[in-house]
Amino acid sequence: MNRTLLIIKPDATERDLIGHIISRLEKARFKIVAVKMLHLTGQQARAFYAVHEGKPFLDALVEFMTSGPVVPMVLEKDGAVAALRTLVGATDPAKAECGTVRYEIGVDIQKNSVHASDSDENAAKEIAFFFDNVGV
Ligand code: 3AN
Repeated sequence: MNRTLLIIKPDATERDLIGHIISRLEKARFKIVAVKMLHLTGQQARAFYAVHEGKPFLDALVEFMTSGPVVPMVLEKDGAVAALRTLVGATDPAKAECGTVRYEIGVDIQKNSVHASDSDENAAKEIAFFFDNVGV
């Protein structure tokens, strides 16, 4: 079993889509091993997206990610990272494949409803960012 991190973003919590997203994850046989709800500070959001430092969209991204509550969760499944990226779909909902979460509920490239770790290495870092004592 492998683990990955998913975050339900503010555009989805605002539209009351937490249950819908969790239902999609459970139907795809992801096991939720940790979950919580919090409101990120600007400092936390900037630290989480440190890899995007210098990108033109970073300030807007931090503003968006601090605009409402988020729901990070640790998910478990065989090949969790790749399986979740497939279920979530492309960054831009307009380019996401039919049937993916972002195709279904994403608004635009920023308000794309969910974040999913893109590698085992980043999954480990992102899980540790949000959860103490939850390993990969
Ligand atoms: P993904 O979330 O699909 O891994 P990343 O890591 O490239 O995509 O981008 C992180 C977040 O930054 C995206 N989820 C999106 O909210 C935002 N983002 C990425 N590219 C752009 C862009 N060109 N314009 C605005 N926001 C962007």
